[in-house]
Amino acid sequence: MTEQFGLFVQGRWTDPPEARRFETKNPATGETIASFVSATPEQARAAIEAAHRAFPAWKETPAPQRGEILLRAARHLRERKEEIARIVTREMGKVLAEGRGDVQESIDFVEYMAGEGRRLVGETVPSELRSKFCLTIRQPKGVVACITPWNFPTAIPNWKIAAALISGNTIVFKPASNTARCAVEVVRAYEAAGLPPGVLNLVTGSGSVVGAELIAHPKVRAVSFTGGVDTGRDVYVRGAQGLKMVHLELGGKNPVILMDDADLPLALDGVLFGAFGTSGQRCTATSRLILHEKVYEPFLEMLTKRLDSFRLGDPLDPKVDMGPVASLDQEQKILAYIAIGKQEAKLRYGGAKVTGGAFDRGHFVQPTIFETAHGTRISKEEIFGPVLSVIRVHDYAEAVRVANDVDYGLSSSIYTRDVNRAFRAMQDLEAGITYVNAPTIGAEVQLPFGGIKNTGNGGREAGSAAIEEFTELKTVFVDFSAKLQKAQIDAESAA
Ligand code: TXE
Repeated sequence: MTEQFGLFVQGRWTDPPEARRFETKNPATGETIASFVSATPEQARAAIEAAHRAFPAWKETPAPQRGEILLRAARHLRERKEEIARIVTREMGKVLAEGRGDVQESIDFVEYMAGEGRRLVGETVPSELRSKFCLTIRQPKGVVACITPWNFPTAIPNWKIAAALISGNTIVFKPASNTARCAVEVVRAYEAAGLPPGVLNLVTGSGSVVGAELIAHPKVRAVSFTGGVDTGRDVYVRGAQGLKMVHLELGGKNPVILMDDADLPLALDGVLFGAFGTSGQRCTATSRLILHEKVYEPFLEMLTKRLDSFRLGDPLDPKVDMGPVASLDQEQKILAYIAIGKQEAKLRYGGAKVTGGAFDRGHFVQPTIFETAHGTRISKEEIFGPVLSVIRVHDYAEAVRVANDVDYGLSSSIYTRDVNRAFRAMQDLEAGITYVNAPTIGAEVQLPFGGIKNTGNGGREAGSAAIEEFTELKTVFVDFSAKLQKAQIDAESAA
């Protein structure tokens, strides 16, 4: 009997009897994981109303007390880490070590945000007038919508939810449909922590129905969205109609630049992890290797040799290096890009769906490497799969030119032993994140995360920057002179 979940609204799990439902599947085996409600616009509106009712009391709750609740949620996640990691792996397909990493990132971030409850810093600055005090305070926005993808099915929701909650907002959470079971675990942590009813609501269902309702509804004051660039653009345009704050975290086409003085064995481990970890389905995945001509052939030899011993299979098996891609949609999109690559570039490794035996039940794609000129589609468009485009360059200037000549700007990396060049690259690379002697992945929760160009619209998640996303800055003037003082006018005449 398939496990069945309802919506979480006003602190209760409700299962509307006539609801349309959808199921999630294990992308490695095809087994059904669980069944969920495909919510209607009315049900989405009920969740918005619940969040709206809960807002005044939550806003009044002192932020350190909100932090206590977050700490309890983090403890719940910590106690159930292994169980939740297995759900992540079964539903999304990343290997178990990465499933654990997903949950650990959630724990780290929720704990970090709990501490923000004792900060939420504003500024105090001098006034131009006597006996006058000027400061800023941070206030919540109100009801916020968190719309999330499937690739970090607990970490990305927690990035948004914990930052929104500590800031005093109430939430309607709409997860990606294919990882709805993971979303249930996210919500359960806050439920177990004693979050008051209505502060966090979960509405499962399609983006075009539930997501669209959340974006259009006048009581939703902010939308935090992570997903594909086309959907993100649509969300931005529609959110603009309501003059809402829309935070977008979209894709990447992240380069590793490998210079001729790089530590090649170190870079090998980094490129393998960056390109093929999570089957390449990270927004920060290394999808381009910009390789100096002097080390081009030796490095590619090393890379393909290591891939020969790479193990694909059930991601719950600890010996497996790479699991399936997340869904049939993903498989088809990636295979379509591989077909394009075969037309416009030279296939160096892989390049096919993995078939035979147990593989036939899942969505497995070989780790794939293309040697390509810069400018081809596979060298410029986000593939979001285990496909690495290798581009030969003859010096640093060309490497940076190639690295920057894409529409995205999320993560970037350089391997070099030349300290001057490393610092040069920190300035030159057009991206929100630059790594030196490490691959393009490896975010830490206490630092801002986000990118430039088509990667987003200027905001940053994580770190203390996350608070900016979910708060309004109020400026306060306190005049204790007991007389009317006029800024600009009195200050001018006193000078
Ligand atoms: O994302 P979508 P998908 C990229 C990646 C991937 C592609 C498609 O290239 O192959 O996007 O993935 C909700 N209004 N990334 O289809 O459609 C949707 O239900 C409001 C990169 O999964 O963008 C889900 O909750 N919401 C990315 C969320 O948006 C809508 C991570 C993301 O779905 C909506 C994921 C609508 N009209 C995908 N339509 C990254 N940067 O890491 C859909 N949604």
